[in-house]
Amino acid sequence: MERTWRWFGKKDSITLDMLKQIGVEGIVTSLHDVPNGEIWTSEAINEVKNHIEKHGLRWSVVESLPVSEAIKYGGKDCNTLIENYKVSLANLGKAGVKTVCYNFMPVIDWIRTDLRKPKGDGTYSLFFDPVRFAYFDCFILKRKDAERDYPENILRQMYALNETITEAEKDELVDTIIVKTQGFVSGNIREGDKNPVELFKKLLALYEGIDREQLRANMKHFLQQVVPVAEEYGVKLCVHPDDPPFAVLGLPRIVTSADDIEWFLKAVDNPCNGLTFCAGSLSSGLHNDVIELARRFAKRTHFVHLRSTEVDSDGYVLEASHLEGRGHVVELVRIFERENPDLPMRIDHGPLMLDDIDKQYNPGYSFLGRMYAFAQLMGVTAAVKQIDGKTA
Ligand code: DNO
Repeated sequence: MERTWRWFGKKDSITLDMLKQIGVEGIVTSLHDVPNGEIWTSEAINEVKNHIEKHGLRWSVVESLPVSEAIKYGGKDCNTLIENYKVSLANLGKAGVKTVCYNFMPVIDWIRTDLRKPKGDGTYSLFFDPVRFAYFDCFILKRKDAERDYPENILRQMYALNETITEAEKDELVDTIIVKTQGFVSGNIREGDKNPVELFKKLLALYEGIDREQLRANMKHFLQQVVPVAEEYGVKLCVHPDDPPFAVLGLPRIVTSADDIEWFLKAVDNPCNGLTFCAGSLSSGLHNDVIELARRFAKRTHFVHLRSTEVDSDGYVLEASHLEGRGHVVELVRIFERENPDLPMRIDHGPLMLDDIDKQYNPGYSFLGRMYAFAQLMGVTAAVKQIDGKTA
């Protein structure tokens, strides 16, 4: 697989020269300064592309070309925004940037409740705690009838938490769930926004009456419009699975399981309509068996995120070591190296460790932890290739 790395543009303190030193071949990035919904011009695309190439690397994957909320809920600007999306896709294709990742998660992208969960060895991991998440929903957002969405054991623990939680912990929960994890990926809410909870509630309100079937219909409409353009310009689109892979906050989520993947692949049955195989997101749902999913969907996978999780029966999710846990990353490398060897892959997230602990990085995207996992997976890939008789 092609060894890629998520880079956040010229402002990223992890420079392209550093990435070159550790054996990265391709860059995964976005035009982070272009507001959602606006056209990515050829000039802006080529500027980033040339900058990357000057450092002896290539722009392998766009993560993400964001899908505006109005496309997802079917607002009045939906078709204009889809037209803009098509122009951006065409401009990317013309520039030779041919793999484009996006997601179709309403309002909220990936969800974590804790960005510094101690792992007991001095390092920290990202964590999803269903009790704190329920607390955020029922006590902070105060969403109508929210309690109906949680099992009794979670509600019991949530009420116990309510007896002890401090104001500072509540603020941190809000900051983690809707600001720090979202600010750098979605553009819906940014660091420094006043009253993020009110902003967030307004976003949720846009989806009143949008159920799973309606969201599917809206995704199908989007794919029907954009996939022909992707095909014309040789661009491979690949949707990122929902993280975590289940409905949240009364919002439907539709890229969560084998059935969902099968559904969107058939909705527009074209090789340019594919999947980002995010092992971390998929493995965080106990209903998913990532090995089975990889075998089944390898040929329609256009981009791989290597990461793993540990999940318990209450739904607590810990980001595990890249070599352990439900992500079965070693086996995934074996499957993808055999089935689709040119795929770009990147390490997704990494433990917060060593000198990085007090530095400011986007959550999950520190340098040393990702480099550590990157080196582990380079070793795994070399071993898999040797066993298969290919040169490493
Ligand atoms: C978080 C990421 C996601 C991902 C988007 C892709 O670390 O995996 O934010 O980039 O969902 O559209």
